[in-house]
Amino acid sequence: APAPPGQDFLNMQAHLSEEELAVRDKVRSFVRERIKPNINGWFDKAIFPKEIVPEFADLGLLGMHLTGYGCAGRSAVEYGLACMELEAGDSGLRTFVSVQGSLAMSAIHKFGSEEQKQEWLPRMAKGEAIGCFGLTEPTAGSDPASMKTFARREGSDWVLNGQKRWIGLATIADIAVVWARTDEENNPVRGFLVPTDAEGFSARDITPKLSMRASIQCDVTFDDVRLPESAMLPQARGLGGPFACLNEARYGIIWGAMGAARDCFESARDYALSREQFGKPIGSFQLVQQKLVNMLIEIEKGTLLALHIGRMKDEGTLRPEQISLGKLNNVREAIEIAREARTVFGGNGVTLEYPPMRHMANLESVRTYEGTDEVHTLILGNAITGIQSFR
Ligand code: TGC
Repeated sequence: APAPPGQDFLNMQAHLSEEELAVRDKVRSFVRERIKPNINGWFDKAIFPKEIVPEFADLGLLGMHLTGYGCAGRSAVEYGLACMELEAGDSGLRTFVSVQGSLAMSAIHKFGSEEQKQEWLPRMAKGEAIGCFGLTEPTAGSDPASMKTFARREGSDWVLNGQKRWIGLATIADIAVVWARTDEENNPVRGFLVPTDAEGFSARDITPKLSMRASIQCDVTFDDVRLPESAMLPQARGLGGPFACLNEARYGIIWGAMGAARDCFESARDYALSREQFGKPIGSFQLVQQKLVNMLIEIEKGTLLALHIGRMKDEGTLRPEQISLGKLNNVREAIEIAREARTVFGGNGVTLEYPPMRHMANLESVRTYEGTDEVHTLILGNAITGIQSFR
């Protein structure tokens, strides 16, 4: 069937391979069948639908861009397309895939020992084990270097103390990747694999939230958690370790935000064609058409940007500040689009019956996590002036 008016306006799909289109279409169908009919209930009741995890695994979405160890080994563009389709469903469910694959699995894949990879990655790819990623703390958000969580050596063991906040999935996770300062020389940040049933580990959901209600974010406490020497990720030393994982998650957001924006645009266009005022569809009014056009322009630009950044990632030339440009722009525009789309629905737009306000609320978290607008602005400021403004 021909695409509805406005969809893929610049024919981006002409620049996608058969495999890429197949990934996009598979995830799009899944979102249509499994997420769209249920998301309002999950969001309203603040439920993360854990039963969907094996379905994500069957689709090859968990650690999708990683190779070996039971992971799907797909390209960055394919992973991005999957994120875009998932987030057209809901940011909270795309976040699950990001935390599991881009953060927790990616940390183990990049920095783990062979034994750690063998132990965790195949189970995580199958969705049999859930991971979380502990970097942010109650007093260390934009500035993870100021973290207080500390691992001290006791014989050959490590003893971990501290707190983490805003940790996705921690209350349902089996394994936590935890970043902590250590008493090694110069107190470098190191990563640890902490089983969530370890004595002294506790997590609780942060509630009530007005954003990403279909996903879980938690406070986590480590109270003398004793870990064997083998719990440390051997290949990561310093903040470059966690930041390399953040690059992966920020990359997925560049695509994901455009999925949420597209869902807002499409629902607003459909509504504008059916809702009548003054005896005709509101889509016939110039002011409504202008809103739809402005949304379309930013979606097309943002999606092309995502594809360009994805191609650079697949070529191996992508730099962190280029990821910042994509994340900053696409989330900022997606929020504007969600707000503008909401106005097309008038009062009906503030209900869960239509998606823009849910996406808008979700995107407030997306603009904040993985580097706020301010952090990405200043990363870019540093890149174009050579002057670091943080310190
Ligand atoms: P700085 O001195 O700039 O860097 C420290 C070391 O890290 C290296 N590095 C990177 N490496 C790879 N990729 C990047 N993007 C990197 N950025 C920095 C850097 O080369 C250096 O290496 P070395 O070997 O010289 O030590 O560090 P800084 O502390 O001054 O950084 C400044 C700033 C603000 C850019 C950084 O702190 C930052 O990005 N802050 C934002 C933090 C953030 O994004 N937090 C998000 C938390 S995770 C999350 O939100 C998960 S949400 C999902 C969930 O769990 O639900």
